[in-house]
Amino acid sequence: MEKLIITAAISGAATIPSLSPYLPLTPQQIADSALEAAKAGAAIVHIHARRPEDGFPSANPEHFREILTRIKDNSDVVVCITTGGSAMMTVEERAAVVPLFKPEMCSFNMGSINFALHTSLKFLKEFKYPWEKPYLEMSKDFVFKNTFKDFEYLCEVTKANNTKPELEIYDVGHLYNLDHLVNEGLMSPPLHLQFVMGVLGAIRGTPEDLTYLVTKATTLFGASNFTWSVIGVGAAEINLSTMAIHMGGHVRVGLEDNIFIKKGVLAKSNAELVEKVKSLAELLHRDIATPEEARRMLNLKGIDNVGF
Ligand code: KMH
Ligand code: ZN
Repeated sequence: MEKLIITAAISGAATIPSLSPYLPLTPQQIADSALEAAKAGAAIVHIHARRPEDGFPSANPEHFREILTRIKDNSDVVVCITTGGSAMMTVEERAAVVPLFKPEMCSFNMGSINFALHTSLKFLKEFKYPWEKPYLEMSKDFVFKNTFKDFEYLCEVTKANNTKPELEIYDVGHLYNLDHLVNEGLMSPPLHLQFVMGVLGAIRGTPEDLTYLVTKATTLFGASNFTWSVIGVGAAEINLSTMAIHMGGHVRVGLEDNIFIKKGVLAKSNAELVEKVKSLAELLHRDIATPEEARRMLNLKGIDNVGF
């Protein structure tokens, strides 16, 4: 079996600061947390930026620049920048980081979904920042828009910058969207699929759903034309990670998608979540890929070709 690529998603846009005091918010905290995760065994770090003053999801290139340069000055970890951004941003705003920083990888969301976060409201009595409560409330009526027009735009931008997409698949129909892009010649294998399971509005994190996604992707693209990884959002994180390690897939963990290290106990860092996956991999006799090995496995352009 190939070595296991662990991706650490450091801060995201869906987790709000009041949910965990351990969520990194400032560019320095985000970069340092990414560096710790890399030290713990993550080959890839998935990066969003936030406003340093209040943790609101940010599209400001200067916030990204600070994070990216700090990471690159201290590590050879692969950096994957989000183009998912947050609810408030247009696709052009979300994708601007790609031509600007020419990363080795960027996220590429493969379909529109309801992306509901309002269920977190019942766990929270107090909020650290005024934007958090309305942000969760409005998600009840929010569609995360990723249309075919958006795909075409992102295909152009990723191709022009030789940036490999982390193809975020939230549901089975997203595989068919991707198949259409491949058939139209807009996207070419080898593909790297990231199954995102457990968002309220999309597929759940059950074993049969993961098995089905892998089977369907194999039918559509052929086993040698794609690699895959899984994100279990929330409680599904460790269970789905275990399945992926066993099935030959790869794993993404991190405070972006799950704040708990075990039931009812907050993870103190992204590194702690990476360590947990590493110990599962050891138990299941699967070696961990270094950033250089991940670059070879995913055909990435290399750290010398990024724009930061
Ligand atoms: N946090 C994931 C559920 C992106 O950055 O483009 C989705 C995500 C999207 O990672
Ligand atoms: Zn993300």
